[in-house]
Amino acid sequence: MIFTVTLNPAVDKILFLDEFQRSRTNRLTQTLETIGGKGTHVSINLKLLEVHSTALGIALGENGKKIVKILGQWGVEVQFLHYELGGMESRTNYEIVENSEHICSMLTEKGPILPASITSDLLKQINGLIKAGDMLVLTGDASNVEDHAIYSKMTLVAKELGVKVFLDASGNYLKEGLNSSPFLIKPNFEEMCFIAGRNLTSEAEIVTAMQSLDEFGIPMIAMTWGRNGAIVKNGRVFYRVNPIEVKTINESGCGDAFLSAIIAGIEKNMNIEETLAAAAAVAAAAAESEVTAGFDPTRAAQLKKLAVVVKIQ
Ligand code: TA6
Repeated sequence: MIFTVTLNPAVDKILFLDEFQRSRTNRLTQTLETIGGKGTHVSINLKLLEVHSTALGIALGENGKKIVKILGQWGVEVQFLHYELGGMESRTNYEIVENSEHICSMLTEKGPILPASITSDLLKQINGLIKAGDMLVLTGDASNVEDHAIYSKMTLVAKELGVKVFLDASGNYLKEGLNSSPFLIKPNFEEMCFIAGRNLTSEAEIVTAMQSLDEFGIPMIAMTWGRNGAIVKNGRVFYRVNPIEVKTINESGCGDAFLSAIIAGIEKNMNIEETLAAAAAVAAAAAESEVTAGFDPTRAAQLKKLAVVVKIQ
């Protein structure tokens, strides 16, 4: 079984305009609303890849109900914990998409800080559900949980039970998470520089920075690099995954799509090259979509033929 966990899900408001002008009135050309957060996206993408997963997480108030409803509409099995707590609402995130260059800028809310009772409810639920051989996907912002080691703690418990843990976090939640040696981490380029503690300026430097994480014993590192594709470390082997040229509409959510295809490839026992080719294709198809969640599976299948995965060392 695969379980995705979204500690801080969101409703995404996607705001389209031609070009963002600071200290000016910007007229929107379109607005869309969809589901935000990363674990939610991974469950939706897995569904589109015909892989079953159960979406876990914390939903608060009316926004929380909306998030759970949208997940259900995608046909995802949802076991979120929902709370009505003194008017607390799951957060809203805003994506500004500039039609001119299809640049997407994200404005993410922090969301209300979760009382410890709620995070312990979730930990209890997860421990009651997961068993040996399962996969646990811990993704997205956790700044609504004051304990920076929340992902690390979840990872250690899960590994004890023989569960593979996939971690996509940022900042100190990611740094803390390294210590628990998850099966895979999916930093983007900025997060890889943050872990390395310096600006990485070349592919060779990225590979060296990934090698310097060997001390943490993380079998797989998938660094997404926006329109540069991705660099993936699988055991001691490194791959460059070239980007597939498409007409990008909204690149937000492409990292989630890339991670989802890797998880699906592992679940379906696909070999690494084929898994990474599929990941490149799913990420490219997601970039063609206006919204942050989901992609067109038929289109992804077409794009997979264009994928180039190179073993770099
Ligand atoms: O990756 C896209 C996305 O999941 C958006 O939907 C937006 O909600 C944001 O990223 C959430 O990321 P965060 O790191 O704040 O959890």
